[in-house]
Amino acid sequence: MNVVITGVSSGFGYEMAKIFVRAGHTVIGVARRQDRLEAIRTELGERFYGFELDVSNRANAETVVTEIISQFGHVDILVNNAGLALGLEGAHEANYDDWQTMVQTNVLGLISLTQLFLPYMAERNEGYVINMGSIAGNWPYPGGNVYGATKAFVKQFSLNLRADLFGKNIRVTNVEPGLCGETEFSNVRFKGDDDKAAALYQNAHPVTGKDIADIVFWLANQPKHININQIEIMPTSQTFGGLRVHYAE
Ligand code: NDP
Ligand code: 8X3
Repeated sequence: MNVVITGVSSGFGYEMAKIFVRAGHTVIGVARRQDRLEAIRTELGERFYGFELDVSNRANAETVVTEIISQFGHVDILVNNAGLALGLEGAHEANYDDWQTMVQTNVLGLISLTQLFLPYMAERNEGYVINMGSIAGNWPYPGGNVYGATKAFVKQFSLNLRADLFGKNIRVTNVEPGLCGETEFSNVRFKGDDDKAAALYQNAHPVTGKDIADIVFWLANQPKHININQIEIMPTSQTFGGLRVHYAE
């Protein structure tokens, strides 16, 4: 299979690249950090191909997707994994640039690559789009404001793709992980405050990037007549907090 993975340079994407390459598939990995793409090529060998791309740059995405199709002929799976959270402040204290970056990456970047690859899948009447959503798209939490909203968009977009692809052999899944350690997610969210990021996972026994990659690989290997619409994953240590009431003093 030819598998495109965005956000391949760390975390979930990197773990997915390892699993798919080691299973004999071709991985076309996309990310902004060229040095990481080169290091992964060195590590994983000739079945890994890196393409430097900021998914929010539409013009560059058009060029890269055209190049991928001309080089590989077709894409079996598109894993829209690139994404990020920036900040955990309340909406009344948040930074607008952070909000814009999350929307540009998690929403516009994801729909851009989907819109570019989907016609090729439709033409072959075969394909699979796996989107990286989040529990943050299902459950509100303080500080989740725009990040959670982008992931709610990803969930609904995934379901709407299913509706549009009626009668086609193209599958769509929204993967919705909860607290996951061993990735750069919280280091990015807390803007390099690595101690704060590490504290979040200490003694929590979080889900790992490899756990999520294993689930994506399992999805990819389901029989073609089965479509998993959504799959939500949390560590056992994480659960719901209930609704809050603020009582006046
Ligand atoms: P990481 O920060 O480790 O990985 C994020 C990846 O996205 C990196 O490879 C980064 O590469 C890439 N990326 C970010 N912005 C862009 C961009 N504009 N263009 C191209 N690539 C980009 O985090 P995770 O692996 O944890 O997260 C992966 C996905 O999973 C994200 O969508 C995240 O929202 C989601 N998620 C994470 C959870 C967690 O707890 N870790 C839980 C639920 C969902 P580079 O910087 O090189 O461009
Ligand atoms: C990442 C999971 O709970 O930090 O999407 O929003 S959470």
